[in-house]
Amino acid sequence: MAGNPMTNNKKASGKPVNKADVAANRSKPKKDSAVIFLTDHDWDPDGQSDRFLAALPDKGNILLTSHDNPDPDALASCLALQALIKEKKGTTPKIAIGGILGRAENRALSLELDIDFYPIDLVGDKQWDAVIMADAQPRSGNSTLPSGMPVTAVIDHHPQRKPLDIPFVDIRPHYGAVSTILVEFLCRQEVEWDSKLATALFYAIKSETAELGRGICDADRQAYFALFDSVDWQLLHSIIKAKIPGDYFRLFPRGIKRARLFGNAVVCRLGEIPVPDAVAELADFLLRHESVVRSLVIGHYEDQIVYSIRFTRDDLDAGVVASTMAKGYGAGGGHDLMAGGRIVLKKSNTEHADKIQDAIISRFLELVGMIKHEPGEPLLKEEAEEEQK
Ligand SMILES: [Mn+2]
Repeated sequence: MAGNPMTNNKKASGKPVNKADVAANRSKPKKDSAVIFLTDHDWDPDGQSDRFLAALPDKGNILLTSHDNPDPDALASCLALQALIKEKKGTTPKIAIGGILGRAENRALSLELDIDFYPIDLVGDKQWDAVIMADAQPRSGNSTLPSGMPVTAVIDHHPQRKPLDIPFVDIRPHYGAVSTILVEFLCRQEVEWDSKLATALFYAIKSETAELGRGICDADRQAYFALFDSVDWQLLHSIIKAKIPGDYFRLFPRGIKRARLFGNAVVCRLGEIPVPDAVAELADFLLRHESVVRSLVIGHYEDQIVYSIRFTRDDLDAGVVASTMAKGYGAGGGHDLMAGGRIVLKKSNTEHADKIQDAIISRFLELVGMIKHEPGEPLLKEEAEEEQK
C-alpha cells in the first residue's frame, strides 16, 4: 500500500524525511489570526448602528448613494443598507449611482443580484427625506451627487477629506472595506442576510482587500468569516469569472506595450479607454512586475482623464499622492496602497488632454522619487518599438 502521500514519511527517493525539518517548514498560524470566535463576537460594540438608525426619519423617501463608477464595496454597502433600513424602518430606500459599471465582475454582480439602481442625474433633484452615502463622502470629487443635496449620513473608510456638518458620520480609515462596517451593523441589529447579500458583502471584502491581504483590520477578518457559511459559491464564481467583451482584450497588449519603467515605478498611458475602471485593472496587473513597487495607469474616458495608482510599499500614502497629483486640475484620493483621481476636461481637444496627462505623470514621478529616471524605459523593448511603427 502506497499510503497517504501527506503522511508517508518517505520521499520517492526512499530517503527518510526528517520530521523536525517538516515541522520547521510548516507555516505557523499568526498569533492574532489563530482563532475566530464568531458566536460571542461583540459586533458594533459602540452602538454606531443604533445612532445611525436614530438619525434617519421613521418614514419617507430615503436615497442611498456612493462614488461614481461603483465597485463591489460600494454596491454591497448600498445593498446592506437597503436590507437594514427595510427591516428597521419599513421602507425600502432607492439606490442611485453616477457613472457606469465598467469591470465585467461589477456588471455581473449587479446583474446576478438584480440590483435595482437609478442614475443619480435622474433622482438628484427629487425631494429626499434622507440621503445616505456609503464608501464615499460628499464634495470629495468622486461623486456626482448634486452639490446642494443635504446628506444625512456618511459611512466610509476613506480618510476624511473635509469637515462634515452631517447628522451621522462613521468614517473608519483603518477598515479594509465599508462592507465590514455594514456586517457589524446587520449583526448588531440582528438583521439576517440572504445568500445573495452575503455573497455581495463577501465579494466586496474579498476584492477590496485582495483576499484579506491588503489594508485590513481584525474586523474585516471577523466579517469575512461570519459571512462564509452564507455565501452562494456558484454565484460568487459566476461573478469572479464573468465573461469579458472581446474588445477588452485589446487593453492588455496596449497597456503592456505602452508601460514604461522609471526605477521601481511603472507608468502607463493607456489612451482612450472604453470604461473608466480599465485604469484600475491595468494598475493592479502592472504592479505585479518583479521590480516594481508603484504603478500609475492613466487614460482618457469621454470628457475625463482618469488614473489609478497602486503601491506595494507603504512608505508613501497612495491617497495623499493621488490627491496631490490632481491639485489644480481635478480631484484624487484613496487609501494608503490604492488610490485614483479624475479630471473633468473643460476643453475637449486632445492636445489639452495630453498636456494635463504629462503634468500628472511628472507629478507622480516627482512624488515617488523616480523623476531622475526620466524618460524611463519600455517595459518590453521590442513591443514598444512595434507600437511606434
Ligand atoms: Mn471601499
